[in-house]
Amino acid sequence: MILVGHPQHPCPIPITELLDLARHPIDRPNSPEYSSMVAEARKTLAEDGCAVIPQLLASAALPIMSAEIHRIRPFLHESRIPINPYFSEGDLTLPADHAINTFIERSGGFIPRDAFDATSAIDAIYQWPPLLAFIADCLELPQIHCFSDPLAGLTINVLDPGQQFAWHYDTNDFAVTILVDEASKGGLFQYSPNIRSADNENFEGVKACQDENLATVRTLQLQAGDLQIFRGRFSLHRVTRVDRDSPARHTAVFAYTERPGVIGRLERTKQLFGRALPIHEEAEQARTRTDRLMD
Ligand SMILES: O=C(O)CCC(=O)C(=O)O
Ligand SMILES: [Fe+2]
Repeated sequence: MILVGHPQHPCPIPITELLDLARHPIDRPNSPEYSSMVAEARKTLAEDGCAVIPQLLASAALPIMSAEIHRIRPFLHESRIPINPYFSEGDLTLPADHAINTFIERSGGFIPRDAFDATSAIDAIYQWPPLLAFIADCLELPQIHCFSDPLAGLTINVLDPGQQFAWHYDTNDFAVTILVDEASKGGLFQYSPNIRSADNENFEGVKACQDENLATVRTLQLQAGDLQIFRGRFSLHRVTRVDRDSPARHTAVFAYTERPGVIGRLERTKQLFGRALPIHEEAEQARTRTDRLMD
């Protein structure tokens, strides 16, 4: 199967000019090169929950995507709050220095999905069917779908000079990001692979990271143009402070779900974007009617 264009998407730039498909033939799933890419990604995902496809973006695409991000930056929603790794409240029944009671600055923001133009090159990559099929293959899932959420489906994660994303776990099973603008100093992605498991929170290990004892921590040497697939449910991770003299760090965050038609929860949406849309309110009401689950 050879898929060169992306005729369904209104982006005027063909996908072949945005991605380096000669080096990474994700459009040729029957080729031996594709099989070895998938095997390599599966191996590193199994080992430490992280896979990087280096320089998936074609070099000509980087300035196009960076310019696009700068155009939509007025839609940025920023915040600066202390968080614990669980995005939860503290627990007064536990010691003050417990991991749950250790709050570290999370500063930065998101540009939401509804800020992107219909012709966006970033959106064209996000929705490109062979990319979804490739990511599903790497994750050993039958298929994945674009997250239907009109704000959280596709976002730009922004860390301006002086900002950082403190240690945390993700709530989704996997995240797909492309680094578009890297910091000149700081802004490093660090993670402690599988520091917790479904039946062991390992609060001591988490606390060590919070105290800057980084024995279990790896620093990913990401470059602008790299695509990262990351399982952040069990691997504590952060982005270190972007130096005050550095340019802003921008990552495109591609959110996918295993089921089609999923949208985010009302409260979390308000937390992340400072607002929600009528569709979030309606979905919340429909949920309350059909079940009483917490999430
Ligand atoms: O910007 C990044 O590299 C990822 C940040 C992160 O961990 C997240 O958005 O959950
Ligand atoms: Fe994260």
